[in-house]
Amino acid sequence: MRDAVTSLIRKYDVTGRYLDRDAIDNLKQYFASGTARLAAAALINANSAALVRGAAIRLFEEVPELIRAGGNAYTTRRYSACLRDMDYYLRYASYALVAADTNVLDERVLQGLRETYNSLGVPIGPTVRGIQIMSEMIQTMATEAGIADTSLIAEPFDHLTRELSEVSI
Ligand SMILES: CCC1=C(C)/C(=C/C2=NC(=C\c3[nH]c(/C=C4\NC(=O)[C@H](C)[C@H]4CC)c(C)c3CCC(=O)O)/C(CCC(=O)O)=C2C)NC1=O
Repeated sequence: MRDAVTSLIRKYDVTGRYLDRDAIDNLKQYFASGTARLAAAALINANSAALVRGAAIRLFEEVPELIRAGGNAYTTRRYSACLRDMDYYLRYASYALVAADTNVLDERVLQGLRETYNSLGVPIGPTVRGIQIMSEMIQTMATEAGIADTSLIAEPFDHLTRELSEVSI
């Protein structure tokens, strides 16, 4: 698992270089965004249950087939599995947000996920939509809470949806 600092150091260490101008600028940017990242993570932590539930309700309103007979989130067991997955995405996105690095998502969440979803018939499109709804909800909350830079909030969610959506070979 890596964060913005360890990723950068790793890159420079591989080629035995000192931290140059680019590296320092990069790190400055990371530290400057630190307060906004922590504020967003605190917001997610304080509202995680409401975010997951709210996003799921919106998703099932938009794609009602999911919870009808034959839908992938139909039956209590699969409905709970779906909400649990949303909760995983939210929690790991909050880690990636603080780390300013998507490596934790690659290592802990995305590995083998599409294959699992495909084999269980979990539809990727609506999953991606659910992740985006959570991202939108948090950005709105952050704006209301006076967090100036909400653009960084989308990063981990966009990474998840981009990687999940990649066409299977
Ligand atoms: C921390 C990393 C991690 C992730 C991401 C993860 C996902 C994950 N979701 C699963 C199932 C599932 N995932 C869903 C999710 C959905 N169905 C829908 O229609 C919606 C679109 C969507 C919710 C938004 C459902 C319904 C299942 C159960 C499918 C089944 O057993 O038939 C499974 C299969 C095993 C299980 O049921 O627990 C895994 C591994 N597990 C992990 O350890």
